[in-house]
Amino acid sequence: MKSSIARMFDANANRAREAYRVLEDYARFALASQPLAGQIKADRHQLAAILKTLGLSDSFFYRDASGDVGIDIKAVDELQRRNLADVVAASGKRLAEALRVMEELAKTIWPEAARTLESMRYRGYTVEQSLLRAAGGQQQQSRLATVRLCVLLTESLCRHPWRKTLDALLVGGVDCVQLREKCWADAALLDRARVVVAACRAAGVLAIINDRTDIAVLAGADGVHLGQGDLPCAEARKITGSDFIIGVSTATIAQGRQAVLDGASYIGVGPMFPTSTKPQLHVAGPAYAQVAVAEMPVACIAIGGITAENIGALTAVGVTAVAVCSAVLGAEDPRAVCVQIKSLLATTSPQAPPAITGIGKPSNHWTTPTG
Ligand code: TZP
Ligand code: MG
Repeated sequence: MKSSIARMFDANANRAREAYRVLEDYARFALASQPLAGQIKADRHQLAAILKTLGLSDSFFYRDASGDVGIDIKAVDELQRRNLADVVAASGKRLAEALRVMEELAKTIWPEAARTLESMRYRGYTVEQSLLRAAGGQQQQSRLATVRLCVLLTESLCRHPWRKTLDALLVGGVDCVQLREKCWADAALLDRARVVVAACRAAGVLAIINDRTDIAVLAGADGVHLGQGDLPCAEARKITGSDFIIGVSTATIAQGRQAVLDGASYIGVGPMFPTSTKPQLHVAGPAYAQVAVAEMPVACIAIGGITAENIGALTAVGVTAVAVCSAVLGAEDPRAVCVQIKSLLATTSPQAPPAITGIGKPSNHWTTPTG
């Protein structure tokens, strides 16, 4: 075999091995995902087997680092990684490139090996997608872990001017504001969303837009909240990307499970009590919240008819996060109601840290890989 081919094989086998190791360690130590770590390890070993079959296990004899003219050529973004998701993305890209180079080289020696390398490259794309999805999920989970009180902001339900009400919520310690204006024209909704997002950002509070994924993205919100009849979560993800909160309304455990499989960052659980904001809905009740909180690997936010007076029935079954609309917006003193509800929630212990959907340790309902 020509030494130039052996040298190229050696360089790219090293690249692929390094990339596999980064991805494997991320799956193993950051996600604690046995299935993903196992898959990556198997491919790493398959690469070693291919090199052996090609007689290239010893290709390092052809290595000549000091004579490598590329060693000092650096790209500007090589040192730029904002977070672990960036590291995973860069390693995924490096893996695909290295496998593709080896695939092309193998065609000149043994086309069968080229086919195997090609299938490894495709498996790598899927693994990278699973890791990035999980990385995005982890970031969202940590942002949602501290949310206790979410207030749905609808101007027509505000007793006071809406802007004063928003300020009262922010001063009152709300953790998340969901802008919910059902029948507004797009341009007006986008304007309002931008104002709400800016105010929330300044206060370090999450801003979510109800129904409208497009407006949520354009306004730079943290997330979107979708009902059962809105865009399916998996479709919305195509617009938002992985680094975006998507909440889904659920009224039954089946809907809750489906939302999680579809990639929801949190689920709305309700209605807990009869509510004039959505009078047509069948009341799911605290019994559903209890099951959801115990089972779901994502944050569960109880909603529907919740007040400072009835919240005890929810905290008693393990609820730690609630979304409230009329009880806060219609109050004489919205700030005081926020403070009161927050203090009632503060006495409940937080949920155990959620596992990552479908790729973490198998538990009763979450064993399907999200691939
Ligand atoms: N989804 C289920 S119940 C509900 C929504 C949007 C209404 C919550 O509003 P309120 O006024 O707190 O009952
Ligand atoms: Mg909706």
